[in-house]
Amino acid sequence: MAAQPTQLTGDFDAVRRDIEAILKMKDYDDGSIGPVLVRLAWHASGTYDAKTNTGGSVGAGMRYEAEGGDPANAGLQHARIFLEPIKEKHPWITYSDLWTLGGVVAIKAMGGPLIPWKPGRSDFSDDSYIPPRGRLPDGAQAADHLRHVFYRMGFNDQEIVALSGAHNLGRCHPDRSGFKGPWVVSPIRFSNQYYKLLLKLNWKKKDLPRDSADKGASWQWVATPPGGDDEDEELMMLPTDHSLIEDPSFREWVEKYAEDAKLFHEHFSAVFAKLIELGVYRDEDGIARFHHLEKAAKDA
Ligand code: DDH
Repeated sequence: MAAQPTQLTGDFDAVRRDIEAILKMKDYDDGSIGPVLVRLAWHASGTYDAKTNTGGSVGAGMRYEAEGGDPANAGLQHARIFLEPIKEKHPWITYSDLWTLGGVVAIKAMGGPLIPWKPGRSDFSDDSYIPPRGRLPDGAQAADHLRHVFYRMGFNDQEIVALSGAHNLGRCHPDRSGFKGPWVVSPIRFSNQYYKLLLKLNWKKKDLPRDSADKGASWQWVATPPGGDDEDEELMMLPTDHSLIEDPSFREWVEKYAEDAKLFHEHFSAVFAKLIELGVYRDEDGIARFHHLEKAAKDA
């Protein structure tokens, strides 16, 4: 497999600026494409399996039907299309670098922490190395599923809770996942509200319509926003989100992050940086010239 060559010396600051410039979009969701860019970076990386060293943020496999057409990735075609003009303007950057950088730039622009980002991911030139479907988490499940999925990538309980705080951003779309609504009141502002609301609000189970159930989303947790009434848009939590307060080891971290926004920002920065490095092999000089598959071929 010949991978698309990766470029290490381009003007990445210019790319950052151009991504920042397209984030605000009045007619899209809550006025920003930031959240969906964050989700693209996460789903590009979250297929990693530490045992076989497959999947991860290299390759940009979502360009191919085998990965892009996975129902778990429904809606992410919008994020990829939003980034296309940036790729056209800076054709030297690989898609896998662009998608991970998109998430990092969006988080910062929405008030989140600075996340260390390194270039060097190469893109697959065909679909032969696409990881199997079913590696991304299923929101209808619970704590044991979260551990199964995230331990596979090499994360621990604290890191699972910190990563889940990304649900401060964005919303669920019935036509994509089947779930509906935002987790917090200001879904385009990065904060620790998600943890605070998990602990504070009176969450109730709500059945979802048949169309959602067909997508595997038969119910979700809902609550009225703080100080709000029936007129306000209901907030939601996935069964997996709520499991973070049901499981004692997870709950400990939810409480810490609800209390200490600074600690959450620091931990989130570290864990998101780790996420977008999954599957990236770097030479001794710290530069990723080869992804893991090329490394294996080189070592053989
Ligand atoms: Fe998520 N996420 N996510 N998520 N996610 C959804 C939306 C967003 C799960 C399920 C869903 C992470 C972890 C999990 C973001 C970031 C991150 C949606 C709704 C579902 C369902 C999709 C839709 O309908 O459009 C589950 C399950 C988990 C888990 O098990 C922990 C992580 C780790 C991140 C991250 O970025 C680090 C973001 C942002 C969104 C909002 C997207 C949007 O379009 O808005």
